[in-house]
Amino acid sequence: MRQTIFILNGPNLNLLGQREPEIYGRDTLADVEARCAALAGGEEVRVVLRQTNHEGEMIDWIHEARHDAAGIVINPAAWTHTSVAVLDALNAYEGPVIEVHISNVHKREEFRHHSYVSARADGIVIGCGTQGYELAVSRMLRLIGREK
Ligand code: CA2
Repeated sequence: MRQTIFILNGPNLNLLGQREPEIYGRDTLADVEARCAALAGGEEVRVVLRQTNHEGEMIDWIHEARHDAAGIVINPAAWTHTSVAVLDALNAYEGPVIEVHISNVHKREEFRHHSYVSARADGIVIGCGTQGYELAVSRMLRLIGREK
């Protein structure tokens, strides 16, 4: 059976590749999606990458994943540090969750050092640039039993 991995992205990540390249690099989310899709192989495992600036929409997508996704890779962006609502939604999801941060949040401001989502994540990839998404998908393929 074909499985789906959701790659969910929070606020302002639509700007990836267009602003602050010294922090977030030059790749766009479309580049990330293409590389992750190639890694997943397409036929057997599909990746669905989405980005939203609206917290309720993110929560709806996490609920959708309860029926439609074998695993969630999530970069919650600023909601990482603020949102009990995103954590609660992830706690209601039964599959594996990998948290990704492009930058090394621990080298940055103090307020970025705490993540609500980490209390739920099965794995965390931090500070590996946009390659972190591929590392997360690779781990997710192992967790859902679809490693090549
Ligand atoms: O390092 C990460 O991936 C973050 O999740 C990115 C968030 C930040 O609030 C977290 O502390 C760490 C910010 C996402 C904003 O993305 C932009 C990308 C390019 C240009 C401007 C913003």
